[in-house]
Amino acid sequence: MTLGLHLWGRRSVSPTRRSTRRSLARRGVPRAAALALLLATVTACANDVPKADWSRGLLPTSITTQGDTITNLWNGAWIAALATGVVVIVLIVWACIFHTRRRAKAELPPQVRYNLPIEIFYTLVPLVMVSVFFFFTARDTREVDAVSGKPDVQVKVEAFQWSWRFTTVVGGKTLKPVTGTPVSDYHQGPQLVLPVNKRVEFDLSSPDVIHSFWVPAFLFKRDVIPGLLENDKGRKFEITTLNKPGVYAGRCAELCGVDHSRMLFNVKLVPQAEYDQYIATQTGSAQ
Ligand SMILES: [Cu+2]
Repeated sequence: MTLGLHLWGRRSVSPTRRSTRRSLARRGVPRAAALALLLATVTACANDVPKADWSRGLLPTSITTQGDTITNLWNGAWIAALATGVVVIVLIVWACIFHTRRRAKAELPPQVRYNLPIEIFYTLVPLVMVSVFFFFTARDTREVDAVSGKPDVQVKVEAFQWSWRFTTVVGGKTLKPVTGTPVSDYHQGPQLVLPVNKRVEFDLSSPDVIHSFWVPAFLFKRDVIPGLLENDKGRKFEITTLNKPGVYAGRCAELCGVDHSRMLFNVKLVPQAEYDQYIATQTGSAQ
Protein backbone atom coordinates (compact mmCIF):
# COMPACT_ATOMS: atom_id res chain seq x y z
CA MET A 1 0.00 0.00 0.00
CA THR A 2 2.68 2.45 1.01
CA LEU A 3 4.88 1.40 -1.89
CA GLY A 4 1.94 1.80 -4.29
CA LEU A 5 1.21 5.29 -3.10
CA HIS A 6 4.85 6.15 -3.32
CA LEU A 7 5.15 4.99 -6.93
CA TRP A 8 1.94 6.74 -7.85
CA GLY A 9 3.26 9.89 -6.25
CA ARG A 10 6.44 9.65 -8.26
CA ARG A 11 4.74 9.13 -11.55
CA SER A 12 2.41 12.02 -11.04
CA VAL A 13 5.10 14.65 -10.43
CA SER A 14 4.23 17.57 -12.66
CA PRO A 15 6.90 19.35 -14.76
CA THR A 16 6.58 22.45 -12.60
CA ARG A 17 7.12 20.47 -9.45
CA ARG A 18 10.13 18.81 -10.98
CA SER A 19 11.70 22.15 -11.84
CA THR A 20 11.01 23.37 -8.31
CA ARG A 21 12.84 20.35 -7.01
CA ARG A 22 15.73 21.02 -9.31
CA SER A 23 15.94 24.67 -8.24
CA LEU A 24 15.78 23.55 -4.60
CA ALA A 25 18.73 21.27 -5.25
CA ARG A 26 20.55 24.12 -6.97
CA ARG A 27 19.85 26.40 -3.99
CA GLY A 28 21.06 23.63 -1.70
CA VAL A 29 24.63 23.91 -2.98
CA PRO A 30 25.28 27.53 -1.90
CA ARG A 31 23.44 26.79 1.33
CA ALA A 32 25.78 23.90 2.12
CA ALA A 33 28.74 26.13 1.23
CA ALA A 34 27.44 28.88 3.52
CA LEU A 35 26.96 26.35 6.32
CA ALA A 36 30.50 25.03 5.85
CA LEU A 37 31.83 28.59 5.93
CA LEU A 38 29.82 29.35 9.07
CA LEU A 39 31.14 26.21 10.76
CA ALA A 40 34.69 27.14 9.81
CA THR A 41 34.19 30.66 11.19
CA VAL A 42 32.63 29.40 14.41
CA THR A 43 35.50 26.99 14.94
CA ALA A 44 38.00 29.74 14.17
CA CYS A 45 36.32 32.04 16.71
CA ALA A 46 36.46 29.37 19.35
CA ASN A 47 40.27 29.37 19.57
CA ASP A 48 40.18 30.72 23.13
CA VAL A 49 37.85 28.04 24.41
CA PRO A 50 39.81 26.00 26.95
CA LYS A 51 40.52 22.41 26.03
CA ALA A 52 37.84 20.20 27.45
CA ASP A 53 38.08 16.49 27.99
CA TRP A 54 35.73 13.68 29.00
CA SER A 55 37.41 13.06 32.34
CA ARG A 56 35.99 16.39 33.53
CA GLY A 57 32.63 15.92 31.80
CA LEU A 58 33.85 18.12 28.89
CA LEU A 59 34.24 21.10 31.21
CA PRO A 60 37.33 23.33 31.15
CA THR A 61 39.89 22.83 33.94
CA SER A 62 38.65 24.72 36.94
CA ILE A 63 41.04 27.16 38.62
CA THR A 64 38.90 27.93 41.69
CA THR A 65 37.50 25.84 44.56
CA GLN A 66 34.04 27.06 43.51
CA GLY A 67 34.73 25.74 40.01
CA ASP A 68 35.50 22.31 41.50
CA THR A 69 32.12 22.38 43.25
CA ILE A 70 30.44 23.13 39.91
CA THR A 71 32.42 20.34 38.21
CA ASN A 72 31.23 17.85 40.85
CA LEU A 73 27.62 19.01 40.59
CA TRP A 74 27.73 18.78 36.79
CA ASN A 75 29.32 15.33 36.73
CA GLY A 76 27.06 14.05 39.53
CA ALA A 77 23.96 15.28 37.69
CA TRP A 78 25.11 13.60 34.47
CA ILE A 79 25.86 10.31 36.23
CA ALA A 80 22.43 10.35 37.93
CA ALA A 81 20.70 11.27 34.65
CA LEU A 82 22.54 8.58 32.69
CA ALA A 83 21.79 5.95 35.37
CA THR A 84 18.10 6.91 35.21
CA GLY A 85 18.27 6.74 31.41
CA VAL A 86 19.82 3.25 31.52
CA VAL A 87 17.08 1.97 33.89
CA VAL A 88 14.35 3.46 31.66
CA ILE A 89 15.84 2.04 28.45
CA VAL A 90 16.28 -1.41 30.01
CA LEU A 91 12.63 -1.34 31.16
CA ILE A 92 11.45 -0.26 27.69
CA VAL A 93 13.46 -3.00 25.94
CA TRP A 94 12.32 -5.58 28.52
CA ALA A 95 8.67 -4.57 27.98
CA CYS A 96 9.13 -4.68 24.19
CA ILE A 97 10.61 -8.17 24.27
CA PHE A 98 8.60 -9.90 26.99
CA HIS A 99 5.31 -8.04 27.02
CA THR A 100 4.34 -7.62 23.39
CA ARG A 101 0.81 -8.57 22.43
CA ARG A 102 0.84 -12.07 21.02
CA ARG A 103 -1.17 -12.56 17.85
CA ALA A 104 -2.85 -15.65 19.26
CA LYS A 105 -4.32 -14.04 22.38
CA ALA A 106 -5.47 -10.57 21.53
CA GLU A 107 -7.27 -9.82 24.79
CA LEU A 108 -6.19 -6.87 26.98
CA PRO A 109 -3.29 -7.50 29.35
CA PRO A 110 -3.92 -7.04 33.11
CA GLN A 111 -4.80 -3.39 33.74
CA VAL A 112 -3.01 -1.49 36.51
CA ARG A 113 -5.08 1.72 36.61
CA TYR A 114 -6.25 2.74 40.07
CA ASN A 115 -3.73 0.39 41.63
CA LEU A 116 -2.89 2.50 44.67
CA PRO A 117 0.57 1.13 45.56
CA ILE A 118 1.74 1.51 41.94
CA GLU A 119 0.29 5.03 41.67
CA ILE A 120 2.07 6.03 44.90
CA PHE A 121 5.29 4.49 43.61
CA TYR A 122 5.00 6.41 40.30
CA THR A 123 4.48 9.66 42.21
CA LEU A 124 7.14 9.17 44.85
CA VAL A 125 10.03 8.07 42.64
CA PRO A 126 10.09 11.24 40.46
CA LEU A 127 9.53 13.39 43.55
CA VAL A 128 12.53 11.81 45.26
CA MET A 129 14.63 12.23 42.11
CA VAL A 130 13.74 15.92 41.71
CA SER A 131 14.32 16.52 45.44
CA VAL A 132 17.80 14.99 45.28
CA PHE A 133 18.69 17.18 42.26
CA PHE A 134 17.22 20.20 44.03
CA PHE A 135 19.12 19.52 47.24
CA PHE A 136 22.53 19.31 45.59
CA THR A 137 21.83 22.26 43.27
CA ALA A 138 20.66 24.47 46.15
CA ARG A 139 23.58 23.44 48.37
CA ASP A 140 26.21 24.08 45.69
CA THR A 141 24.61 27.32 44.44
CA ARG A 142 24.77 28.64 48.00
CA GLU A 143 28.41 27.71 48.26
CA VAL A 144 29.31 29.29 44.91
CA ASP A 145 27.37 32.48 45.72
CA ALA A 146 28.79 32.87 49.22
CA VAL A 147 30.75 36.08 49.90
CA SER A 148 32.86 35.94 53.08
CA GLY A 149 33.53 39.68 53.24
CA LYS A 150 37.14 38.86 54.21
CA PRO A 151 38.93 38.57 50.87
CA ASP A 152 42.71 38.72 50.40
CA VAL A 153 42.29 40.63 47.15
CA GLN A 154 39.42 42.84 46.00
CA VAL A 155 38.83 43.55 42.34
CA LYS A 156 36.52 46.26 41.11
CA VAL A 157 35.37 45.24 37.64
CA GLU A 158 33.88 47.91 35.40
CA ALA A 159 32.40 46.53 32.21
CA PHE A 160 31.79 49.12 29.50
CA GLN A 161 31.12 49.17 25.78
CA TRP A 162 33.39 47.36 24.82
CA SER A 163 36.07 46.41 27.28
CA TRP A 164 36.91 46.17 30.96
CA ARG A 165 38.60 48.15 33.70
CA PHE A 166 40.05 46.22 36.63
CA THR A 167 40.99 48.03 39.83
CA THR A 168 42.67 45.82 42.42
CA VAL A 169 42.81 46.58 46.13
CA VAL A 170 45.27 44.42 48.07
CA GLY A 171 46.72 44.90 51.53
CA GLY A 172 45.08 48.33 51.77
CA LYS A 173 46.77 49.49 48.55
CA THR A 174 44.93 50.34 45.35
CA LEU A 175 46.82 49.29 42.24
CA LYS A 176 46.81 51.25 38.98
CA PRO A 177 43.58 50.42 37.13
CA VAL A 178 44.00 48.21 34.06
CA THR A 179 41.81 49.49 31.23
CA GLY A 180 41.33 47.63 27.97
CA THR A 181 40.15 48.28 24.43
CA PRO A 182 38.27 45.91 22.09
CA VAL A 183 40.61 43.18 20.77
CA SER A 184 40.27 40.02 18.75
CA ASP A 185 42.62 37.89 20.87
CA TYR A 186 42.19 37.59 24.63
CA HIS A 187 45.97 37.73 25.15
CA GLN A 188 45.86 41.33 23.93
CA GLY A 189 42.97 42.30 26.18
CA PRO A 190 43.30 43.85 29.64
CA GLN A 191 45.04 41.50 32.06
CA LEU A 192 43.89 40.85 35.59
CA VAL A 193 46.74 39.41 37.66
CA LEU A 194 45.75 37.33 40.69
CA PRO A 195 47.73 35.27 43.23
CA VAL A 196 47.20 31.53 43.66
CA ASN A 197 45.53 30.05 46.75
CA LYS A 198 43.87 33.30 47.72
CA ARG A 199 40.35 34.57 48.28
CA VAL A 200 39.37 37.14 45.65
CA GLU A 201 36.25 39.25 45.78
CA PHE A 202 34.81 40.77 42.61
CA ASP A 203 32.57 43.81 42.56
CA LEU A 204 30.87 44.23 39.19
CA SER A 205 29.49 47.47 37.79
CA SER A 206 28.59 48.90 34.40
CA PRO A 207 28.03 52.51 33.33
CA ASP A 208 26.08 51.63 30.17
CA VAL A 209 24.34 48.35 29.32
CA ILE A 210 24.18 44.83 30.73
CA HIS A 211 27.39 42.86 30.24
CA SER A 212 28.39 39.52 31.68
CA PHE A 213 31.71 38.73 33.34
CA TRP A 214 32.82 35.29 32.26
CA VAL A 215 36.06 33.43 32.82
CA PRO A 216 35.34 29.93 31.51
CA ALA A 217 38.02 28.49 33.83
CA PHE A 218 36.03 29.81 36.84
CA LEU A 219 33.04 27.77 35.53
CA PHE A 220 31.03 30.80 36.52
CA LYS A 221 29.62 33.93 34.97
CA ARG A 222 27.73 36.84 36.41
CA ASP A 223 25.71 39.55 34.67
CA VAL A 224 27.03 43.06 35.15
CA ILE A 225 23.92 45.18 35.57
CA PRO A 226 24.04 48.98 35.42
CA GLY A 227 22.33 50.86 38.23
CA LEU A 228 23.05 48.39 41.04
CA LEU A 229 24.29 50.15 44.16
CA GLU A 230 27.46 49.20 46.03
CA ASN A 231 25.89 46.69 48.42
CA ASP A 232 23.07 45.45 46.22
CA LYS A 233 22.73 41.72 45.86
CA GLY A 234 24.33 40.38 42.69
CA ARG A 235 27.20 42.86 42.48
CA LYS A 236 29.73 40.80 44.39
CA PHE A 237 30.97 37.27 44.18
CA GLU A 238 34.01 35.52 45.57
CA ILE A 239 36.40 32.85 44.40
CA THR A 240 39.30 31.01 45.99
CA THR A 241 42.03 30.51 43.44
CA LEU A 242 43.74 27.14 43.12
CA ASN A 243 47.44 26.58 42.64
CA LYS A 244 47.19 26.58 38.85
CA PRO A 245 49.36 29.39 37.45
CA GLY A 246 48.61 30.35 33.86
CA VAL A 247 46.83 32.79 31.58
CA TYR A 248 43.11 32.18 31.22
CA ALA A 249 40.64 33.65 28.75
CA GLY A 250 37.80 35.92 29.82
CA ARG A 251 35.01 37.46 27.84
CA CYS A 252 31.68 39.27 27.91
CA ALA A 253 28.85 36.74 27.76
CA GLU A 254 25.95 39.12 27.17
CA LEU A 255 25.35 40.60 23.71
CA CYS A 256 26.00 44.25 24.48
CA GLY A 257 26.55 45.95 21.14
CA VAL A 258 28.64 46.05 18.01
CA ASP A 259 32.02 45.14 19.55
CA HIS A 260 30.66 42.63 22.07
CA SER A 261 32.67 39.78 20.54
CA ARG A 262 35.89 41.79 21.00
CA MET A 263 35.27 42.46 24.68
CA LEU A 264 38.00 40.02 25.68
CA PHE A 265 40.35 39.97 28.65
CA ASN A 266 42.54 37.51 30.48
CA VAL A 267 43.24 36.41 34.02
CA LYS A 268 46.83 35.58 34.91
CA LEU A 269 47.27 33.37 37.97
CA VAL A 270 50.74 33.72 39.49
CA PRO A 271 52.54 32.39 42.59
CA GLN A 272 52.54 34.74 45.60
CA ALA A 273 56.18 35.84 45.13
CA GLU A 274 55.50 36.91 41.56
CA TYR A 275 52.31 38.63 42.70
CA ASP A 276 54.25 40.65 45.29
CA GLN A 277 56.61 41.82 42.53
CA TYR A 278 53.64 42.73 40.38
CA ILE A 279 52.10 44.77 43.23
CA ALA A 280 55.39 46.63 43.67
CA THR A 281 55.39 47.70 40.02
CA GLN A 282 51.72 48.65 40.02
CA THR A 283 51.37 50.76 43.14
CA GLY A 284 53.43 53.68 41.77
CA SER A 285 51.56 56.95 42.02
CA ALA A 286 48.26 55.40 43.04
CA GLN A 287 47.32 56.38 46.65
CU1 LIG B 1 29.63 43.32 27.04
